[in-house]
Amino acid sequence: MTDITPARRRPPLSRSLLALTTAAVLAAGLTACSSSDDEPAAEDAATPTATATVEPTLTAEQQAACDSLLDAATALLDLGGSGEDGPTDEELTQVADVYRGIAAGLAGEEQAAATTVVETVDEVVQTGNQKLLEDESLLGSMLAPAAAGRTLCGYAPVDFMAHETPAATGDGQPEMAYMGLPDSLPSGRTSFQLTNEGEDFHEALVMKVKDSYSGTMDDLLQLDDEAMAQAADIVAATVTAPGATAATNVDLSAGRYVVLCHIPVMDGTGPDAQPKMGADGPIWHYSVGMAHEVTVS
Ligand SMILES: [Cu+2]
Repeated sequence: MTDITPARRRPPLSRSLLALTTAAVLAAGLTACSSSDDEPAAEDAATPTATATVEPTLTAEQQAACDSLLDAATALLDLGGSGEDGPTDEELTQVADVYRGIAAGLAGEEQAAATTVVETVDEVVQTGNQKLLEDESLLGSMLAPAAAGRTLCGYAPVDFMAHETPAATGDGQPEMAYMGLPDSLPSGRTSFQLTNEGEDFHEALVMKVKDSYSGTMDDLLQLDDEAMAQAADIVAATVTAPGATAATNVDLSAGRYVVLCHIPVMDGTGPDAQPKMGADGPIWHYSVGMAHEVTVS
């Protein structure tokens, strides 16, 4: 349908958001997966302060993996595909290549997770069986290697939390917020790590606001998905199950960024829960406070 050049390109925001929201809903099985994946990451992340200034000595394979980790979020979004047909073979091949590079330079559970992604995506290309992409453990495998961004690659750590305040009444909305995200950051390779303190899934979409958009963050959050895609690009993304921690890596350049959670507020818990609807459609977590602007200089 669209021309796909070998260079990686950004998917349209609307399907990106759909992909991640779908991923979050899919991620019912993420808890079990991420709890095991997160154990080593949590230990390794215990001393994040020095990593920003120490220049790690990496092998060529490790350096290539660190570079590929910066593409992992885009790969995650690519799996949402171009529409109801799902991702194209070209998109799938790009995803597999990104994760091949990651697997080649990592070790242990992170390498195993990346290898699982490669094998799964390769099999989808060979068999055309896109149902394999719906395996709920795949998302966990895609997210797990991101922890190496800080432990191996030395990317500057930024830790924050997703926090929920339940609605006071059944009719009210909960309040949701990121805690610990700074208002400003230096440019450079950065490891965002989100810890989910809530009872719902939460994600962090790191969006770079385009120079052409002069509205405030609140203005941006009022836009529909299509208009938001005109105003900002997703440059990194991760999803966390309740109680879990997940990371995403991005090479920040100077500019305005908005970090937001594009998961719908649900009307209950469990498999029968449905998105709560407002006047303009689903009420997103970012509409009840889970958004934060960061200026990078
Ligand atoms: Cu959220």
